[in-house]
Amino acid sequence: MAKSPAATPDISVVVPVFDEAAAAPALAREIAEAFAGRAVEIIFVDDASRDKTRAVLAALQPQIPALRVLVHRRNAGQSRAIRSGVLAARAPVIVTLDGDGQNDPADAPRLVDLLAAGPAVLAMVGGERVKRQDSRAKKVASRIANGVRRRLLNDGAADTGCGLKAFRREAFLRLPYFDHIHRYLPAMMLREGYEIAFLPVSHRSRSAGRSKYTNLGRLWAALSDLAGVMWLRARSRDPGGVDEG
Ligand SMILES: Nc1nc2c(ncn2[C@@H]2O[C@H](COP(=O)(O)OP(=O)(O)O)[C@@H](O)[C@H]2O)c(=O)[nH]1
Ligand SMILES: [Mg+2]
Repeated sequence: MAKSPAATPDISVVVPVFDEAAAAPALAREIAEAFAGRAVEIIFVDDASRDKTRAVLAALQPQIPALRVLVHRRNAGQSRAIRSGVLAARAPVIVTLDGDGQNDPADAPRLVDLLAAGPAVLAMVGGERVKRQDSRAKKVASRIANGVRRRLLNDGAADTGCGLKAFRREAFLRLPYFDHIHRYLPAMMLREGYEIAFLPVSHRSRSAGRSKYTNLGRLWAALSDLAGVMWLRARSRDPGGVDEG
């Protein structure tokens, strides 16, 4: 377990949660264990949950001093919750993971270490789920969506829906915000001139609570987001570096 809160953490773990009271406490403990001995802070961002998410997390703070709980006044979605967490984060390196426990926190340090070992231009290491533990319908929809996105954006990413990612805070904050940008981080990082890498990670079935997304809802958002990201990319220009004097 992480003992006292690091004065200046090296790593900020950001977890967006919406109605995850049943899953969040065990996840917070697992994250603290995975990063034991490292200067970490753990930021859960409660997106105006209707259940007891905020209260169960607050009750854990005496046991996990590295745990911070931010709360949106109204629901603003997963991407906004990640952004709120990154803005509040004090470390230069951010790790995100889903709040339902489907990502295994034990995988997270490997992503952070690969990011830290890379050059400054390497801005992100994304997880790619090797054995998805989801319904058949969700897996099929995800495979199609990932295939279409990859072909249209050519971002080299096999699985942008994986919530487990490590990235540099400064690079993330250069990106514009839009709802669901968390699925387009590889394309948006490349647009900014950064390099990205991927690592296979494990995936677990949801042990508590229920999914917040429907296939149909996701499809609709994905189509308009894809068009938007393609437009942003087409309208980007690169000075090839900036010299002074
Ligand atoms: N902050 C926030 N997080 C959300 C919202 N909807 C989903 N999430 C979180 O996003 C993650 C993935 O959502 P989930 O429902 O598990 O999607 P699935 O795994 O694709 O079925 C979980 O951590 C959720 O708590 C939302 O509206 N706001
Ligand atoms: Mg999930």
